[in-house]
Amino acid sequence: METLKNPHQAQDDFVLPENNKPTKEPTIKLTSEQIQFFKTNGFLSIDHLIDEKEATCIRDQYDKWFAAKVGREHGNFFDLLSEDTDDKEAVAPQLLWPSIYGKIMTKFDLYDTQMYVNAYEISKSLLGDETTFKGDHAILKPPSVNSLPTPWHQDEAYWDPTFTYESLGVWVALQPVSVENGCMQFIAGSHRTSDVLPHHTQNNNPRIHGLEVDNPSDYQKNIISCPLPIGGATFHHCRTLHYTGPNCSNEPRRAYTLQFQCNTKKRDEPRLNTWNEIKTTEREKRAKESGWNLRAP
Ligand SMILES: O=C(O)CCC(=O)C(=O)O
Ligand SMILES: [Fe+2]
Repeated sequence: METLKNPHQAQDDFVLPENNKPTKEPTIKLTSEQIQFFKTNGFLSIDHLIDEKEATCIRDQYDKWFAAKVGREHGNFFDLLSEDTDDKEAVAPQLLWPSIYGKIMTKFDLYDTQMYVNAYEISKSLLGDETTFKGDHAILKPPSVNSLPTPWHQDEAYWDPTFTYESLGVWVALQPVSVENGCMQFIAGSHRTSDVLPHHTQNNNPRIHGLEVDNPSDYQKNIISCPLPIGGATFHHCRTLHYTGPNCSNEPRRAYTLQFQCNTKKRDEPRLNTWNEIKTTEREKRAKESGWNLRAP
């Protein structure tokens, strides 16, 4: 594995394709019913975003990135659901910017994958023609009796409070997923909140990166679980409340998430963001010490 010569090198290597255009043709197109479903419910589930061959190829590289804990020195590899200390096995290891690290480590070219091309095409039909790529991340849930749910949250709660977003996440299953091993679950229609809902860190512990919406039981109506075959994907709006259960199977659960955005706008006043302001995570410390300054996608 190549090591990074300086902390900013990986960021400099992160070049979007010209005009943010993918390098090949999409192989799927949404129906008007699917587009309407997303607008009404704030999510959409698709059984075949990519074929099994590509999903397996990405999965083999994904396992290498996670085994190497690539990006740890930049705060881009951490445990989403614990205090993330080096002496403990991570419950839900998360890698930010797999496209950057994958390119260095396994010559992974995100923009050349059907996953990116299809996700981008579908995101454009859901958000609009001006849609651009915002970034990527990946969450692995190892099989374990200590596996934890990813709490109910809105993705926008993690982001820059001085902006308002029209954005979506494409969550790609790199093996079959079900409720048993931690498939995505959504609260239908929850994307229509007038602003980002108040959140807190997991267990109210400021040393944990993961966020949970305050009083989640207030929202738990119309929960839809989305099991998928390998290569299937869900699309969710950045304000749609979502959750995954613990991995109770005997195999790792691997997901790759791509974020796309359209019409990101500066707010007149920043929104409430206390839950991020009070954080004191090891991940942030490592990012600061290494000079990493690209915001998490
Ligand atoms: O994979 C998970 O457990 C959660 C994923 C998630 O929250 C996301 O991709 O936005
Ligand atoms: Fe999320």
